[in-house]
Amino acid sequence: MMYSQSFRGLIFSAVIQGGHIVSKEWNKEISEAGLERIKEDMPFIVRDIVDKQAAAQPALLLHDPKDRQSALADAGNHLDFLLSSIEMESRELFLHYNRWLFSRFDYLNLPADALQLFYSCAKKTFEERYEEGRLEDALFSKLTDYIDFGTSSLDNDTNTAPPVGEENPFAETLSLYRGFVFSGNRRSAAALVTGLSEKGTELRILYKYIFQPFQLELGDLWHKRQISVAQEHYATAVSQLIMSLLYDRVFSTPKNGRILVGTCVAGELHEFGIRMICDYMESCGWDTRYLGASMPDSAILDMVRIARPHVVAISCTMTTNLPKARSLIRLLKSEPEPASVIVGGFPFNQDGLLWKKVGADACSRDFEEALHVSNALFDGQKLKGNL
Ligand code: B12
Repeated sequence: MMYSQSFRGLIFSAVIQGGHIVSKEWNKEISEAGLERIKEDMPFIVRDIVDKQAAAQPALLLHDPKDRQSALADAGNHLDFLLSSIEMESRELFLHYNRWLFSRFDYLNLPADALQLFYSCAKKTFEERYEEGRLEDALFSKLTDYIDFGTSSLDNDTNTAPPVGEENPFAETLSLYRGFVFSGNRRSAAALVTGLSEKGTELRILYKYIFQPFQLELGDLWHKRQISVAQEHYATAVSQLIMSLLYDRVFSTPKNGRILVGTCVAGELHEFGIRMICDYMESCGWDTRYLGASMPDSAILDMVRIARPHVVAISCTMTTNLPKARSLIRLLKSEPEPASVIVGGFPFNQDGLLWKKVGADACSRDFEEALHVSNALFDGQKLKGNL
């Protein structure tokens, strides 16, 4: 029943007052060793928290092996988001995650206090590990600080889709498109978009007012359990098919000598955004190498050494993949004459400073901005005489 299927800091010389740990000093780095240790211990920590939940709320029925498994998996997801947010020193990300989770719980008809219960059990587990000396000061204080901040204001609405029709001059076309896709009528959906393209509607317009808002709508409908993961997959695949039918427009522009490699980090399956960026920039004269979803660092490095791009564009949607984006960028920046690195994706639109925390040169909110920022990075390289 419980949970769906299928997700640095304050130093203590601890003084226990009224059962609460009170900080005495501030600002100490979290050690890599401390982070590695808690990641190794994660299976025990997760089990301990779920046991505490089961004891605190027997109605959760965590005795059924299937429910217990999904409770353990969900607990693992929540703690992965917590640790990744701490590694990225972004309380905002963790707050966004919990607001998203809180509204998701609501649509899953889970008890409203389920999330609070989870985090109060988690804090107890962390306190016990801290008192047993199995959790370092700085990390313990970050964990409790992030949990308090991340659960401080949960009931704010987290609607991910822009209100349809408000700022979309193609709202009628979009609703026609939605109808064709959800009724399995790919032929009509394709004819609608290619028809507009043949009448001269720019690629930029089709991306901005049909494909992108439709994808965000899919996220909102899935979030509200109005469509299944399969329908989300299917609808995304239909849009990818139709985007590829526009490739004559993508490859019609003469090349301007500027090279971009576009990729997702390892483990990241959300590739629609970076595909859109590569196709749009290709249509604007850039020579792009689109690598797609979940690329291992070594393969990205290979392509960078072959293509010698001016810009490497890295996409990351899941907060839990951000530490991988940072280590990938460190690797790319250790190359002789490193390319400029631009980043983007869901979490970068939640924390405006995240691009700096992962070591990138720039970030952009969408495909149009990505072109302008990449051109500016190219011009910057030229100015520095690197070209
Ligand atoms: C389609 C989709 C999927 C598909 C992806 C298919 C594909 N081929 O891409 C699949 C089914 C694989 C998927 C899986 C999952 N998904 Co999903 N997914 C979505 C969905 C509905 C749309 C994403 C999309 O296509 N957006 C359209 C593109 C154009 O937008 P974009 O990615 O943001 O990119 C734009 C900008 O961000 C920016 N940008 C993006 N990348 C880059 C890179 C650079 C360099 C630059 C400059 C700019 C830039 O420019 C892009 C173009 O304008 C979103 C909903 C949403 N609100 O985003 C959920 C969503 C992101 N997924 C979500 C989740 C939870 C998951 C799963 C964990 C579900 C599960 N339990 O299995 C898995 C995780 C898989 C993984 N490990 O990555 C949640 C994330 C919630 C959170 N708090 O993080 C969302 C928000 C859904 C929701 N409403 O809850 N998903």
